[in-house]
Amino acid sequence: MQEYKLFINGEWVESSSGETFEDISPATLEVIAKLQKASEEDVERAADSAQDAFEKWSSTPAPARGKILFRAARMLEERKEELARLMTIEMGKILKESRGDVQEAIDITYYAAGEGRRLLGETTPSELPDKFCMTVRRPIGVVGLITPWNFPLAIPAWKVMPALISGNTVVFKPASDTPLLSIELVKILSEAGLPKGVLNLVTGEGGKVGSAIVHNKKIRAISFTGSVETGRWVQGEAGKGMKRVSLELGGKNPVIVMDDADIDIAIDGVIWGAFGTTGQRCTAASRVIVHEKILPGFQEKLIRRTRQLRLGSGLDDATDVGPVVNNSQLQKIAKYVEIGKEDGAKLVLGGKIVKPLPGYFFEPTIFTDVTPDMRIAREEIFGPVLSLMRAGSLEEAIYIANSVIYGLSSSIYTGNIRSAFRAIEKIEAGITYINAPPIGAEIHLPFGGVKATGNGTREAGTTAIEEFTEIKTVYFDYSGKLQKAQIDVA
Ligand code: UN1
Repeated sequence: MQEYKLFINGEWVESSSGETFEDISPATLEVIAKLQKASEEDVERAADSAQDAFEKWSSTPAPARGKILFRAARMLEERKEELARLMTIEMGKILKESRGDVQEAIDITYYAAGEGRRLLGETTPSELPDKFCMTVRRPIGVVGLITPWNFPLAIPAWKVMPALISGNTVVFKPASDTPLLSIELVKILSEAGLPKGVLNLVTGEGGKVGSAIVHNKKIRAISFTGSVETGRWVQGEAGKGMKRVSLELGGKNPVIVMDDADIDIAIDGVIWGAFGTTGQRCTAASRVIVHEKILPGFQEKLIRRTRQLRLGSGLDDATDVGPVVNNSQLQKIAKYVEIGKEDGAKLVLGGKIVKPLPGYFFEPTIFTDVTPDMRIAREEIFGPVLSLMRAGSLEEAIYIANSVIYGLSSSIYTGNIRSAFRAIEKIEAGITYINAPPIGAEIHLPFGGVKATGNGTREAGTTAIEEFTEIKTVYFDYSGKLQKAQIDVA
């Protein structure tokens, strides 16, 4: 079995704690790798090396930084299939989704590389003569990146690439369930020519390693994707250190299906949105709010179609739904099914742990008669559990959609332009899809949510650069005398 190390200052090193942990394939329960449990001291060394590398990296012209990223993107492309297979083995998602995950990483890497020739600021006239005004972007410094297991390569790339092109140096902690793709990413960047110390990788327990990153004084910004609970803690702790924080947290994403929708397209979208990635996306469709006029037919067809989904190994082409990532997630999903039943929802499909293979599998599950007050309608489950809800009008559907603490993604199926625009206007979410499921964000558009889903920042798109740069405003006075703004202007 392969053993992996920490990457600090351009070298693969063992943890000073001497402790390791195992990486387990969720489909087969095979141990696939052994990894280091980094200590606080290791995080300190990683941050020191990032700090030392900052001066040179931030002074490297951004297009030159971009060249390294372009090389890395090409290497990711060449290794796409191999990386996708590794992802399916390590995380469980089916191979075609793993390919999508790798592709998303390739796309953001090219995109960030190209940003090296933009990193745009503004120019604007001055209120005074012979004076020039502009803004320039500066890197923040050392940034701490903490990523989840559900997109083992795409989300690390969403954070690492924009951070690097902007001139920051990085301390990066991937999720303990899926560190291997991050290790490959670090190897690729380093082979592509990234100087030592610019990107440091520490693996280990969230509580210890994540906390050491959040508290480290040299780290000036934190970008975190994960649960609301942890996000709240990160925001509070990092706030005490006056760090910049960006958070991408949970979702309870609604799909509204109106009576004028194309039902078959809506059902395709709901099934893909709810059970794709085994429901383990922050953007997963976890509530479908259906107009009561079409509810019986919709429900019947949805159940019939969902019943056909095949569970199994993600490496098998016939599989639609892979395993859940680990046992604690599996138990959490099972617990929510019990809660749903106790709260009075009707379990009409699935609801059980099954074992097509030795690993962690949960049947695609549908509850009907779900009302907005029930916990399965309010809380993020992060598994293949869909709540079907009823609405009598668009207004009621939107009201239900907004009746949760989250606001990441959302969608509406309708043939009516007015309903679509009403939904765009009124649904409280960072993302709204029209006639498409709430998953599948593209990397050149901002990604993020409102309410408890985040703290107002957005990843990807042009906002990716905002996340990782400081703006400096420059006033250049070439008048050869003292000019006073607001005062010399009559
Ligand atoms: C996530 O679920 O954490 O939009 C991110 C999507 C993906 C990214 C999801 N491109 O579903």
